[in-house]
Amino acid sequence: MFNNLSEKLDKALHTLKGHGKITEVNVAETLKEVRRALLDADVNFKIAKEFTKTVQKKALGQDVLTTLNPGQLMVKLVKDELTELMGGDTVGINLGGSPTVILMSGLQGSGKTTFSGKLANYLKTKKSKQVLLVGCDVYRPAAINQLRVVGEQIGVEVYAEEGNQNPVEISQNAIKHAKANGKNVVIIDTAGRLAVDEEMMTEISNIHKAVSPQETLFVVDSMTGQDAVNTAKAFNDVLNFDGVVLTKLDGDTRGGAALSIKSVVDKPIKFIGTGEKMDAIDVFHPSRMADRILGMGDVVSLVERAQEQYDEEEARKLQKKIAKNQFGFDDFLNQINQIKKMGSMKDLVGMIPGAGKALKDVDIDDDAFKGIEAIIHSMTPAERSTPSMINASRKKRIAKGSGTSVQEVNQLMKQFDQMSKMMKMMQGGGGRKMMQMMKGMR
Ligand SMILES: Nc1nc2c(ncn2[C@@H]2O[C@H](COP(=O)(O)OP(=O)(O)OP(=O)(O)O)[C@@H](O)[C@H]2O)c(=O)[nH]1
Ligand SMILES: [Mg+2]
Repeated sequence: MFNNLSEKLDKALHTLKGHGKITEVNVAETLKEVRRALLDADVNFKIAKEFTKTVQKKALGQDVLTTLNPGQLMVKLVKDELTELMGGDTVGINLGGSPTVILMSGLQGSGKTTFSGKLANYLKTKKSKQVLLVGCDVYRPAAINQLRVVGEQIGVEVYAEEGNQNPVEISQNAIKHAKANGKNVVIIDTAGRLAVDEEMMTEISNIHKAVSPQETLFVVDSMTGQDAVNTAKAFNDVLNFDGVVLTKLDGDTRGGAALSIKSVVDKPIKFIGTGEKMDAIDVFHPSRMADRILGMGDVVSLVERAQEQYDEEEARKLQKKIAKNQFGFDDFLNQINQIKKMGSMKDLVGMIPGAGKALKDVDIDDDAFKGIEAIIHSMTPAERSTPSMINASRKKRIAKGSGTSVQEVNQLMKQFDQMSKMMKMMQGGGGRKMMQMMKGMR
């Protein structure tokens, strides 16, 4: 996410390190680089200029501060300003109303249907809501099918009226249907439209008026940079929407949309989409995003993800096993599965402070565990529960069975050994201490 921008900002801020004092000259130099980094990320020229002006003012007013070195101070100022630029505080969605009506708007292919599914899944699993998805794209029959597939995947009912060409009527009927069937959230997916297409813009405006949504979300592809900002303006003029959803942040996006949209339409970014799968959705936190952009990681999100996957019962069982020295390869496999459930490896690694930079040339993908899994699957149940019985000839057999080498099997045995030792050490409050340590690293 925003690798290029991160790298350039990092370089820009490095210039100041080594200088004892913040002077007008070195601040100006650094900020010139910062501005260039923002422009390269496709941030609007005026916004980038304003940004550096504010940071400059703040930096020069603070040269009395001696507790921080200039580099750190600048990083902090830039971080604070990035946070402000992206909206400052986290703004959640309004779930009032019965039912809550959420209307999706945006350009063709921006990710509305995918995001409708992700949001439905999020509200169902994280907020225990009864959700109804509504297909209002009357132009493409395939669109309704796409939504039905999504609905089936996440176990959420989809309301559609094949043959009805009136999206206003469909959405009104859908809300009636929701009320009659105990649903408390209605998500209306609409057809993609161009802002220049007046007829289509009138149509969504009519749907908007007819259903008075609690939340109108503007879904935008973050890869489109400055264009995204212009489109946002056009949609906002017609719909006065409540929030923005930035999709495709998993791609090679430069970041301009994320950094400019709030200043232009003065509406908060509420969610981000980070992949095609139904769980690739995150609440947008400006300050955490600023941390990530500056390569400071996002430990808070990482810990949250870990906590979401945390199962007390399982943890207790595992603890007992560790205490009795019964931790085996099946448990190891379980742990890997838990990590996998937390998200894609690339995403997770990006949340570790400094890791983005350190690993920028390393290709991290979700196949990272495949070799390990193959090796463990080639072990017999007895070998998995009593790893000490795995001797040289067994290693040879396991390597052959898993299409790996004895070396790789050895490596895994070593990793397993280290992990078992670490887990034993972490017992009794050690884990909490480690979390605190990680938080302290921010
Ligand atoms: N990598 C990635 N792909 C995404 C994301 N969100 C959507 N996509 C993909 O983008 C394409 C378009 O997504 P849709 O959800 O169909 O977009 P839409 O806005 O409903 O499109 P129309 O209904 O034609 O206007 C699909 O191939 C999605 O899988 C995301 O966050 N990351
Ligand atoms: Mg669609």
